[in-house]
This record gives sequence, structure tokens and C-alpha cells, in this order.
Amino acid sequence: MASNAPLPVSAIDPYSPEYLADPYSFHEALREAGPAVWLSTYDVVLMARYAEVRAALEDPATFCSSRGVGLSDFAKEEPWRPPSIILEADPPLHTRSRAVLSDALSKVSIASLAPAFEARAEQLVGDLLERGSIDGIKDLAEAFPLSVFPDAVGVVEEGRENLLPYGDMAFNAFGPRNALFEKSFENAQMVAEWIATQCERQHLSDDGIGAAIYAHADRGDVSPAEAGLLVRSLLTAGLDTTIFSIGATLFCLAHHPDQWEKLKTEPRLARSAFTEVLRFLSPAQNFYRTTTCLYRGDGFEIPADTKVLLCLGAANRDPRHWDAPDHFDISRRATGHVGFGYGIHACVGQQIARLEGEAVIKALASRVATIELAGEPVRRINNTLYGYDSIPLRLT
Ligand code: OVM
Repeated sequence: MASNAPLPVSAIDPYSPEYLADPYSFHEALREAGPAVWLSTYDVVLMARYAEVRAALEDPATFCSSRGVGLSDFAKEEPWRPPSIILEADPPLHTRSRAVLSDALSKVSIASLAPAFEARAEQLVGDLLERGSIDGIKDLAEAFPLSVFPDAVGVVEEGRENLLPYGDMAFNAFGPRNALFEKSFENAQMVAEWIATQCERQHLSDDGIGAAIYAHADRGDVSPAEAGLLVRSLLTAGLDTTIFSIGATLFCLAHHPDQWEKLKTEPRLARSAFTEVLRFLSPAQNFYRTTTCLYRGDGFEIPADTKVLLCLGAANRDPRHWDAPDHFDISRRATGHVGFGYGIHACVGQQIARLEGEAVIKALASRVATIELAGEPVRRINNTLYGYDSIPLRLT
């Protein structure tokens, strides 16, 4: 194909009810349509193959984030909230924000959280085992992160019920202004105000990750207002994502008894099991970039000023890159997946996310004999996140 040939066009709508109900059934068509595809519904380009998605993530000068990482182009539409100074920023602003957040989330503070996280996971799994019949989402995937993450950041107890609605809003807001968006924004003002207030220094504990961010404001690395926005990033990105990934873990383990058995006999596979879950059922399915100039890919071109949807969930199952991509295998080398993104914007909280995921997997592997579906899982539908609202389970 000549590199200036028009891109193939697809009428697939990645926000239609059919697509959101089962994105994986559309991914193959999107990958096969070409390395980059025009989506006629939204006038954006979509990339679903691993090589192209990864190349875009590794070229932030061409594929920028400062015009928003959702469908909306901040150069044309006003964002729903002041932009994130890390997610929705390019270097040099991004570089500065990233240094502060990665320090606050550094190995030292993660290592100090590990004992409490592991103890909590053991205790919770022990309690659930006594009950036997549980909802894997409410009772474990939600209960665990909610019982460790807000404390680690240093958020007040009162009003924490706003955290999940805020995450739902933020991840729906990366898509179009559809019914899902409208529904999650019903109490937007109250929820967003509560979040903004909790990001202020005086509302945070003095020994949490939030306080570690504000310590950088004292050193002049960021302004106090910027420190507040970085705390907001943690509260936006740090809960739904881990909840969905623990939910996906339970879904995968309940559906693949052979993999569960493998994990039981080899608990050291906890880490690679969680990595494989993020490849196989990527909670964050889509993020956009915007081209700053004409992009010449391998056999195709994307014009400047184009919104480009990077389909992480599809890239993570691209047979051009993965052997038997639709096969869930906890002992495969799934590192290199783009479920945490890749490059300068790769998830800055991934160590804490892994700590949470692995703590749950290890607690399950050491205490639970069997984990079985006790009813039909119910999907939770969101413009960006793929996951479950309920997974009835029986633990023995
Ligand atoms: C943010 C942020 C970062 C990553 C993901 C995300 C809503 C948000 O900086 O607010 O998802």
C-alpha cells in the first residue's frame, strides 16, 4: 500500500452498546482492517495492532497527550475539569509532574505498604472463605482496594463513597457524551467538589502518599495547586483500575481451573498471573493521542491534528505479536503488554497496582482450595474500562 493511500474506513462504533458489551468480538475486525483505520462515526483514527499501538506510545512528540487522551480534542472543546498535569500533559510539564509522582510512589514507600496490604488481603480472604458464597466484585475486588488505597494516600474517611462515582465519571469522560456519560455525571458537581476538597493539604494525613506529594511543593518542585492536582490524579486513576483488574483476576481464575491449579502448586506465579490478567482482560481498554504533525507509519499516513484511539485491549491480543493470544496462560511471558500503557506515560502507579493484585492472588492461592462460579457474572459498562459489576463465587 502506498504510504499516502487513504486509510481504510470502518463503521464499527467502539461506544455502541454491542461493542461495549463485548469489545473482544470486534477487535479482530479492527486489527484486520489495517494498521490504522478511520472510524467514520467519530472521524478519528483507531489502531488495534500491537506494533502500531506501541510505536505511538513510544513517540509522544508526534502522538501528544496535552490535547486530551479521550475522544474530545482539548484544542477544540473545553475539558470537563482542569486537565491532569500528568496524564493530559506533554514534556516538559509532564516530566516535572511525573518526577514528583514517581518519587511519592517510590520503591521505598511501596515496600513500606507491602506488609499492611498483604495482611489485609489475608484477613479479607480468610473472612470470605468462612462465608463461602460471595460476590467477587463487591466483597473482594472493591473491598480490598477501598480498604488499603485511600488510607495509603491519606484521604479522610467521611465521604469516601464519592471515590468510585468520580472514577466512573473520569473514565466515561474519555468517550463520547453518550447516555453512559450523562448517567455517571448526574451528581457530578457534588462528587467533583468533594474530590477537589480532599486533595487540599489540610485534609490529607501527614504520613501518606498525598503528604509526600505536598513535600515536593515545599521544595519548590511544583506549586501547592499542582500538588493538589497530582493528588487528584491518584484519586482518579488509583481505584477503579485496581478494582477492575482484581475483578478480572477473579473472572479469569474462576473460568480457568487448570490455571488455578497451576497457581496453587506454584504460588510464585502470582506476579506473572497478574501480568497475564492485564494482557488478557485489559481494564483500561482505550486511550487516545493527538497527532502534532503528519505521521508516516509503516505503509500508511495519519494527518496532523488527528485524534488517534489506541486500542490497548486489542493490541494485547494481536496474533502478530502474541502466541495463542486468546489463551489465558499465567506462565507465559506477558510482560510488554500495553495494559499499563508504555513509554513516558506508562502507569506511574503500577507498582502499587501490582502490590494490590499480587497480595490478593497470593492470599487466594495460600488459603483457598477451589474458586468456582456460583452464578452469571454481570458486566459493568463504561466508555473506557472493561470489567464486571458482579461475579458470584463459591470459595472452599
Ligand atoms: C489523572 C489520570 C491518570 C491516569 C488515568 C486516569 C482517569 C487519570 O492524572 O487524572 O484515568
